[in-house]
Amino acid sequence: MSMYRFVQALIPLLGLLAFAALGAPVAAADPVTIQLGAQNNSGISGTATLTDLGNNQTRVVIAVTGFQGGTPSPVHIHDGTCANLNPAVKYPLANLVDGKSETTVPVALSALLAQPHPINAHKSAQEATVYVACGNIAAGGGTGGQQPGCAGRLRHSQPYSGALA
Ligand SMILES: [Cu+2]
Repeated sequence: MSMYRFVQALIPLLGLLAFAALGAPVAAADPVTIQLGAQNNSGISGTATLTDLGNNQTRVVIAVTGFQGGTPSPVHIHDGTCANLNPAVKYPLANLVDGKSETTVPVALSALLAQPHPINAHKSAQEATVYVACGNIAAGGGTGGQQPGCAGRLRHSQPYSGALA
């Protein structure tokens, strides 16, 4: 093998080593997109996409349609499921404004996937007990929406921080 060929053969290997040395993010889970379905005949539905950023950070991007008017709406990650939701807020998310919300939460996506965690949206800060959309965080799309257990007007055990800006 000529020196030229040898070096040529070496280049991809060096590239691989450099990539490994620089460090790809450590075993981040693939992004997960789930469906958010309407609750209480809200007509509000859409998706939430969760992307692991590494270092126990997950980006949550929500896009739903069907809101009437521009009222900012509280939205959170809870424990439980849409059908049987623990009303305590696990991770608050940025209020939905015109159906959009983007938040980075301090937890790995793998941890959100390891146990049932629903994302639920509320009608408004004033009518937070009315749930308008929900989806269960799960690999492969999740499930959500109109389920018998969702129709109640459960109370949150902690008040909203009033972040309506
Ligand atoms: Cu909530």
